[in-house]
Amino acid sequence: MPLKTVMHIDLDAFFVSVEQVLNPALKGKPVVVGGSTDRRGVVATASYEARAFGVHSGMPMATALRLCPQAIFLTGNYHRYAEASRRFMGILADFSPFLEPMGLDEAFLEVTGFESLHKSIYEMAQKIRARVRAELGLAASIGIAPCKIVAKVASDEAKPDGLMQVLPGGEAAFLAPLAIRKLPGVGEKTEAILKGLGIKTIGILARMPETALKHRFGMYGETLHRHANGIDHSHVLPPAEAKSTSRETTFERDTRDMVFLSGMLRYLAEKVGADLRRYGRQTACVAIKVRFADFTTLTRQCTLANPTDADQYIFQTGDSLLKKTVQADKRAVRLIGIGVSIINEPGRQLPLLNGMEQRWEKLNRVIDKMRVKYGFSVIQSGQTLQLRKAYHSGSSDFTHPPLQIS
Ligand code: DCP
Ligand code: CA
Repeated sequence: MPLKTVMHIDLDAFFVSVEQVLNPALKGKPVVVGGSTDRRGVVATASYEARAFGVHSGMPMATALRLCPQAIFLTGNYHRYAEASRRFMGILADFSPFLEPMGLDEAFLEVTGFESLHKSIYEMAQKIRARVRAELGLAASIGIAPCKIVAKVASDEAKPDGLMQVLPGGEAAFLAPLAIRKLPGVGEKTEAILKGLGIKTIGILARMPETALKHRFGMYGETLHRHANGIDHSHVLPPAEAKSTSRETTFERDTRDMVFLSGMLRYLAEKVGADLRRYGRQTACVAIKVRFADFTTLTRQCTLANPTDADQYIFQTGDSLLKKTVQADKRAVRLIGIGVSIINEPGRQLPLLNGMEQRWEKLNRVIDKMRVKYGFSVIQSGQTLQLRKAYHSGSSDFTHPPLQIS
């Protein structure tokens, strides 16, 4: 098996760290992000200062309050975390195209052979950490190893704000002294069974005969044995090709204001168009979704004469569907959404573009570049600008989670 190099990058205390960037007064303090403390909320994450009091993810907020009453309790801001995540993944993608995101704040990066570009993989990891720190104000811990499982454990061991490299041949020795719970995939149940067998460290697990583990855990026993020995042949896999992409939003108040609805649709269409261009793909089918105040939901779709990735064409198609749907009805609107199917073949048919479409294409490419640099809301059309009035909070992201990409 040829030698591989894999990085696992994981942001420290993610939700809390984003809150600390938004409000620096929270730095260095016990901070907990999660549900409400009086009802049945649970802790999403805790700052390392709060962790010192025993507070951890998944714990009831009420327990956290008892363990660390002086902590600052926040309910969180999913939009900000999604935005930070998007920018984090963007930085990683600048370093290697072989990127496998694992949730919002962690990813594997395959970096085999990249040392020639950065002196060493260690240097490369330092550059990634420096960029994440400079551009997002967040601490990223990184593990480097010859396989995914060991890279993941190494990034955990490197925390907080650290970097750890396990060299080829050193995998088993690195894992050996660690508690079995540190092995990814070993949860509470497996841990209890292994402890019952007298297995406390990964080293002891690694020396167990494979047949014994297979007898106890079936196929999973084989995987456990391999992983405990620092062997993992799985590849860093980019996410599966998307078949469609969509955005939708629910309004704070139901409305029939057509100017407002079109403005929102324009904003959502721009997000969808940006997805297509980021994937280097086009669409030939636009669909809209309208949910009325009584929760009745309608979808309408339209096939395009020519494939496109232009916001303007997507919006115009969606907007005429929207107008027909809303005007044919008397009810107020609670939610609207727009989605496009994705043609999964790269390349465009330039000769088919008319003059207008060519101008859109150029314009959109410039807009995308500026948005990558300065954020999505740096450029707004007349239609989306008027959304700011309705969203007095001054927020520039008007969608609600989940931002669905399917
Ligand atoms: N999260 C959550 N509920 C959980 C666990 C995590 O909502 N039970 C969220 C909040 C975390 C984010 O996911 O900030 C990332 O989870 P991690 O397990 O990576 O934990 P952190 O990033 O908070 O801390 P660290 O990676 O430093 O241990
Ligand atoms: Ca994390």
